[in-house]
Amino acid sequence: MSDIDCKNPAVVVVGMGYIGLPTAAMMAAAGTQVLGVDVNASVVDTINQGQIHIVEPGLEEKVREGVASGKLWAASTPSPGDVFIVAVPTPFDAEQNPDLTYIEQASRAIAPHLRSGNLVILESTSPVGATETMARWMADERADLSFPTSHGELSDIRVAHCPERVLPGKVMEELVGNDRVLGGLTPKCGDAAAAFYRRYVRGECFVTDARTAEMAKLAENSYRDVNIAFANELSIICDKLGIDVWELIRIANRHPRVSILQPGPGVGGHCIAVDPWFIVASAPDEARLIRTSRQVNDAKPEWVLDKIDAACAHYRANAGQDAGEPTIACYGLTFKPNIDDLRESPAVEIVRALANRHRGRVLAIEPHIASLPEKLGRAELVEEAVARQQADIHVLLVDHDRFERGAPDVPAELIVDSRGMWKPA
Ligand code: SAJ
Repeated sequence: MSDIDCKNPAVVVVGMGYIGLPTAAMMAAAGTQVLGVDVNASVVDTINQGQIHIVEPGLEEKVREGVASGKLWAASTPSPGDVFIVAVPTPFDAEQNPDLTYIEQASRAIAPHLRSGNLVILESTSPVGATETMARWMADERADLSFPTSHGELSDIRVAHCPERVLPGKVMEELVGNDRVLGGLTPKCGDAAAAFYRRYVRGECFVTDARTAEMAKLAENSYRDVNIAFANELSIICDKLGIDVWELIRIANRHPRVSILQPGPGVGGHCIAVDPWFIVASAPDEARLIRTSRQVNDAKPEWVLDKIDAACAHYRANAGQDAGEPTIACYGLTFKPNIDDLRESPAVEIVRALANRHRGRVLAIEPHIASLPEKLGRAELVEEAVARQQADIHVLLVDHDRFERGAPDVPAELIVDSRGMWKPA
């Protein structure tokens, strides 16, 4: 890698997380000079060694090849380039309002390096209006350049929102295969972004305005949240009525216009459990269904804990006086199957609550991690075979492919299967 390359990346990606790093690696694989920027020095070092700090199928190979070929490198600050992509987190605060601090920091960090003709793209999932706000933050820093917020189509800098839509676990495939939505602050901004993404993407590129693109992303994730809430509510109703919800859904889905999703222990991850709140924050009086769905999904872990309490009560009633407190095994900690990501995971929330309040042993089985996060306190990370042998109560929280399919050999009252994996097909 030469010094000249390092000073003149064609693309600068700010934020080397679950979206930014795969995007940078994909673009480098297509032959583009890409600088990846991250405030975390250890992430920068890891990437520059051709390694990765997250788990995503196919990513490590692309990063290794990109770094070895000199097309991809990382640094803690941006350099001048042609296109800047912002892919930083957009969490919410304690009142469930979007927190744009990372976008603000990224835009102010990019601003000193901007040159006339540059395109800046916001990929982070954002509340409606965030792209415009981002342009204003950059304009604050660069009075010598014009931005679309003040100069429309005549601006020196083009700014667009291109929400990421990739599914964790399939990111490398979906980055290239999925359709993209390009929302320009002006039509020319949208066209410039579309021309840029068409170099990399096999899916179609749809140009719209920035606010529609912002809302499209939020609507997609809220649509899924509402549908999962329906499945979760059904599971609670069916449990009360003594109906097997998994069989019910299988049968109902044979209707040509019905496609019910799967119930689970709650909705996790950094997207679906977060993004609907951005709509609620923008239209609190109108977003009634969206808010209720969030509440239904957020309440599901507590319902699972109630089921575990009932299993404990059954155990105590039947195990005899000297038996002591039951050992509870929880299968799966990640926010969905076959990944290593624990962020916003309902399974983690459930195990944490058990570790705090259950007096017996709490075993956690999670083949995708090497050690338990500190917040899980006295829970013990064990192999599945150990849990099956030692636990009195078995709680299925994540249906990983690596788990055995058959239910543990204990009475049904001692099993809490939140995913329907241990039910006969
Ligand atoms: N879940 C269920 N039942 C289901 C489907 C999912 O309980 O039938 C749960 C999962 O277990 C998980 C949560 O929902 O806890 C979210 O998982 P997911 O696979 O639905 O979605 P994510 O968060 O991995 O990715 C979503 C995707 N959005 C949509 O499918 C509309 C992805 O395309 C987005 O790019 C991503 O959010 C994002 O980054 O916004």
